[in-house]
Amino acid sequence: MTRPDPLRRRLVTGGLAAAAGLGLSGCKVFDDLADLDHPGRRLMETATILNFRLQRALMRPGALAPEYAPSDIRQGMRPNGTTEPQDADYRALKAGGFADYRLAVDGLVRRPLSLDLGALRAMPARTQITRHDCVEGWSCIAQWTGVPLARVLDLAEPAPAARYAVFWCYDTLPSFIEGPQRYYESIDMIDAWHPQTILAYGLNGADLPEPNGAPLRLRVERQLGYKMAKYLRCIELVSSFADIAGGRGGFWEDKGYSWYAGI
Ligand SMILES: Nc1nc2c(c(=O)[nH]1)N[C@H]1C(S)=C(S)[C@@H](COP(=O)(O)O)O[C@H]1N2
Ligand SMILES: [Mo]
Repeated sequence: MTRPDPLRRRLVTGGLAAAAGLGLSGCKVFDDLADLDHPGRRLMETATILNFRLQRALMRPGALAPEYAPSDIRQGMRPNGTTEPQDADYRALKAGGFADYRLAVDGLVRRPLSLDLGALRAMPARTQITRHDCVEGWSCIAQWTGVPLARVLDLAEPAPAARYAVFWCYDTLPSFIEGPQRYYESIDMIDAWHPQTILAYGLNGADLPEPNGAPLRLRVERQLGYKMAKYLRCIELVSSFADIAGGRGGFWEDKGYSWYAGI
């Protein structure tokens, strides 16, 4: 007989409260969390990063990042990292106005998807004015429009074994030791289903510009800027990212940044 871990109990309680607040089916959420093999619980049990456990404990899974008023947007969105991917496949898509762009959704899903921009724009949209915090110490408030990742997951139907969404990008960055590396990122399914996690195609009322990740970039508002993969090519659902690239779940994570970058 093991005593319930108070930290975990708070997480589960918070999850139920948040799920109720979001109007999700209470029974289904309860069933999932009661199952010891549920990916969300396994994740909590195996998380080794104290920061991650503390932040998840202090913040309800469904808690929203602050949203701002249009008058809070005082400057354009400052671009950072890659601003002009040199990769030939990206340049060809851009030259064609992204008419041939397809977002692939595959891995541990029942229905792999290939979505063009028209299909993404036809889905339910969400617009949010949020603050982007870069680990380098600057912030920017901007308005983002896109399709909630949850709506895309509804279509793709993640398999029960799916624990992370991995985002593959078009840009390759130079790296002195390992050679050129493709930018990629990953989030867990709690953030993947979060209502403010969107695949953005609009910035401040216009199409997403190339420096900020055209035609599609991730917004995951409760984490730092480097999690918000630009130039999305593919979303792959996986049970573990240990075998991907450097094994730490992202381009910057492979260089030592924290995988969970909660703010
Ligand atoms: N594909 C890709 N995504 C990326 C980056 C990048 O270099 N390549 N930089 C990250 C970092 S560190 C930040 S702060 C934000 C910057 O987004 P912005 O250019 O819209 O300001 O994108 C993130 N996503
Ligand atoms: Mo950043």
